[in-house]
Amino acid sequence: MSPSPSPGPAALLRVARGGDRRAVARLITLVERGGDTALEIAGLLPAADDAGHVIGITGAPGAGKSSLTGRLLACLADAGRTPAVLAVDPSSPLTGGAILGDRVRMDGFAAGAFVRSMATRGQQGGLAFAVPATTRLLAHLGFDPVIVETTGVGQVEVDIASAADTTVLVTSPGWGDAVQANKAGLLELADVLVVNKADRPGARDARRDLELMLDLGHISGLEARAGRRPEIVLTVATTGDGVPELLAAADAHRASLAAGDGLVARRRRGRRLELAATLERSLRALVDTAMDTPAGRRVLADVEAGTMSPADACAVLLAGMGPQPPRGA
Ligand SMILES: Nc1nc2c(ncn2[C@@H]2O[C@H](COP(=O)(O)OP(=O)(O)OP(=O)(O)O)[C@@H](O)[C@H]2O)c(=O)[nH]1
Ligand SMILES: [Mg+2]
Repeated sequence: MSPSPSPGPAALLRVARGGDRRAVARLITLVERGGDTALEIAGLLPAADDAGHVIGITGAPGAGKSSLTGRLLACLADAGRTPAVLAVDPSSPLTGGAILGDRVRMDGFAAGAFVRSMATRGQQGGLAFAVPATTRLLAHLGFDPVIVETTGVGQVEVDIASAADTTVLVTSPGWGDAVQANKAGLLELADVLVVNKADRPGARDARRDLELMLDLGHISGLEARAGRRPEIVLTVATTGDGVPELLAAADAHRASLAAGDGLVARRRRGRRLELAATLERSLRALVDTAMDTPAGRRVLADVEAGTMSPADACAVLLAGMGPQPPRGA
């Protein structure tokens, strides 16, 4: 077969709407790659689409997020739903094998689901753009829910999880997880709290610790955010115990958001974060382009030699990028 010219984003989107999984995968790759094509794809999606349900699953490394996600997929398939999973993987050299590991663990249950890993390595802030654009794409294509798994370690990942409609925080028995999550501000963001590995000793204590922290949150006003007190669910991801309850809790949270103005507020916040990330990505590209000109290289050499201050260099470079507001304005 002779190679045909690769279809553009609009054509790919049409094919993807028809249910072609390879077109979906291709679109995500283009979004991940960034640049003008990624912006074009994001621009093809309706700006305000209040359908679907984006569930963020976050928590400490090893808490059982991928195992739980795999079990959730099985539950969702039983219910006749078609979910998608976006696993945002730290993929540091230490955990580089995690992508494959996660795929294998999830694919065991991935009946009909669309599962995709997105590596954080080399993304340099691009994740904050690529993840919301991808979840919007998947929800638009009718995947329900769209599950985003992130390790709640970096600020970007916390932002990503909190941009979901429903944020699920996974902990495991032991005081450490809950305390760390609280410190990272994750407890405040959680809509559903999970004590996974409930087959291990200390699960009831872990639940009590979480209840206590929520109580303290009420007293200190931390819980002033819109919405109800997060439900706490005990699960055993290795057997599937408690997973239907987890799904019910996430669905109930979505329903409670939709009943008030919570869903609108969440989606507004998500769009705000996406705008900031899109701007940041575009500005970064502008800066890279400006630095890669003869003038940019000259300015850089002057700064390195100490003959020009970074502030003056910045003004010169900005002036080269486009019209500047008049002085004193
Ligand atoms: N005993 C027990 N082990 C579990 C349970 N859930 C997960 N595990 C085990 O815990 C380990 C980590 O599980 P994962 O699902 O990979 O955890 P994760 O949170 O996705 O990990 P990262 O993606 O690396 O952050 C695996 O060996 C699982 O088999 C559980 O409920 N009980
Ligand atoms: Mg995982």
